[in-house]
Amino acid sequence: MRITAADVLVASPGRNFVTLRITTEDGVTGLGDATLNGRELAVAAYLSEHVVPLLIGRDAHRIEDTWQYLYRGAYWRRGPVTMASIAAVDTALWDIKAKVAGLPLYQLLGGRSRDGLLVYGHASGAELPELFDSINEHLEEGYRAVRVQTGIPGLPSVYGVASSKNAAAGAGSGSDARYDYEPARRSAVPVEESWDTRAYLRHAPTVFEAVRNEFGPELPLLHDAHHRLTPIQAAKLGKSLEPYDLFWLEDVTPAENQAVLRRVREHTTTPLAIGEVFNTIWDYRELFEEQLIDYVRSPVTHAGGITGLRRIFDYAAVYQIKSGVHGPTDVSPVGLAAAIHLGIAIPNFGIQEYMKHSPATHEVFRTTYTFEQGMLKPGEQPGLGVDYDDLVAQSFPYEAAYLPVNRLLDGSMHDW
Ligand code: GCO
Ligand code: MG
Repeated sequence: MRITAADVLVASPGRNFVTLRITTEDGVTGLGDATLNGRELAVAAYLSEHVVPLLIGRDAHRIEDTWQYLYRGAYWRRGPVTMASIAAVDTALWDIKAKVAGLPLYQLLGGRSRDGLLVYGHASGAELPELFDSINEHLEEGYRAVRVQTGIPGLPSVYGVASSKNAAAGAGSGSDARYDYEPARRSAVPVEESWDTRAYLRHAPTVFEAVRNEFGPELPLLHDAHHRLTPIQAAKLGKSLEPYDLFWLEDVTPAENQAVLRRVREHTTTPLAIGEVFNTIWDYRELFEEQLIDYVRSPVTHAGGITGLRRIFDYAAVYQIKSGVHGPTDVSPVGLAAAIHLGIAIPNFGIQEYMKHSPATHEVFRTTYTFEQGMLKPGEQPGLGVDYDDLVAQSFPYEAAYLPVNRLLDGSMHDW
């Protein structure tokens, strides 16, 4: 079954997305997500200039061989641009294979291991009353686990907190007002945020104390430190949050240096999640073998597709480490659908992040997965169960958008 076409689709329904559509000689199509927030056009160019020409004429059924061909064949291995491109090809080929088999993709991955995927949503508020409202709204929508992010006294805007100011900036045309936190802003250069680690470390435990007092001990609570701490600061935060029994504490350090997590682990039993910016199994080796983390954050989109991420999860399972797949709005509905099919099949599923895409996004990406009672479930349509509407996509052209950058209060650059 030869590949006859591969189209790189760039559109901006609410936010920018890069999608790859592969077509075979018998007219079967498959979709893959290649969105890399703030660097979308680099992946689009990598795909159209260096990958699409290599795909034409290949056998669409040879998924593993194509993965190896693109990974080893580039010589320049790893990296987010390369791995998002490989992911898109891999996901599209799985979509095709499942459609040809007449089965929803998860059936090809071993079938269902559970009824649905427990998800967590993003509750946030600049101050406690807003945060409590946001948690209550999530509970009313059926969420059974929430991530908690708040403002920090003295800082004008902080990662993870939805605000009407963000809403206006993020919405671009104004016709698609944000319903949730979206860090990328449509602008020619990134906006600048400010950061004060000491203020954060003082404030965070008071927030979780208040949330536990208000909502009780049972609700699973998560928190994202977004790569901003040194090992000893991370250890201190983990320790100070222990009384509030977090489901996980995410991205405490940048973790390019995996060994620093040893220091954090020596000091705290708060479970750790890492990896949304990692892209291969190699990025996890030390973290797995020394059991330095509890949850893997990589999405299908940035870790080499179903093939790449499945391998990472199998390796993680050896060390009792579970999945906790990245699911912000910048992972497209195609990337999310792929995560749902994989998550329902693997033995070591942990939790899935679910932020919900905007109505505009769903006008372009027609999905069949469902969200009910706090669980995501794949549809039963053959393949991934996502269709892409080219005509609607044309009314949402790409607009430059960047993630913010971060400065300390003295003006020096810090991790965002
Ligand atoms: C998360 C993430 C996101 C990222 C975003 C960057 O845990 O959901 O940290 O909010 O910042 O995906 O593109
Ligand atoms: Mg994160």
